[in-house]
Amino acid sequence: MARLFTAIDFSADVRAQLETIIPPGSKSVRPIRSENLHLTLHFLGEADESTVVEALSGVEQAEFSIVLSGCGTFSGREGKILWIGVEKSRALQVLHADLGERLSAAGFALEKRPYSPHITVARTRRPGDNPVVEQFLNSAQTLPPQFVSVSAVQLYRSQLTSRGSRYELVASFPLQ
Ligand code: 2AM
Repeated sequence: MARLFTAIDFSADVRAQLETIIPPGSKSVRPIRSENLHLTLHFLGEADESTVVEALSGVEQAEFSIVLSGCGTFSGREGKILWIGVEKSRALQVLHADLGERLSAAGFALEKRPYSPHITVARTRRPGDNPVVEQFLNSAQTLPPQFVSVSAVQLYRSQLTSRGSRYELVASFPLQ
């Protein structure tokens, strides 16, 4: 069993662009490391790797592109999540739904909330106002839309370490 999630990866160029607007690490902010930036499709939690790999094998969708644009925050008990948005597209919805059906058919319980595609780029360390949030929102609005070609879906294993999450690639499922 491992803590698993499916995601879309970004090229080094796109990650470099995102990094230009990610606040630096400080007492109040924890940025996501460049190599960890991704768009989550489905978070599975603890699950059997080989069952998930089998469920996702044979994804049939054609390659497509997504556009990263917009920004915002989610507030949680521990602090805020700072995110960059993803334009909702039919192809992304279809891919998300197809993977969801495959995973449900294999017996996995998935999130019931509607899919809200976002890329977490940093987290604040405590609740309440933080000037870094305003700065992030201002600079993220100046980021030109980033085009990402989606040619595969990745399955990652997330390991929680004292130095933050470590993601290891389990398998890659190419689109057609
Ligand atoms: P987040 O960045 O918005 O927190 C690995 O943890 C990935 O799965 C992250 O991108 C995370 O999204 C996402 N995820 C979705 N639901 C989660 C949950 N309940 N617990 C941990 N991660 C979750």
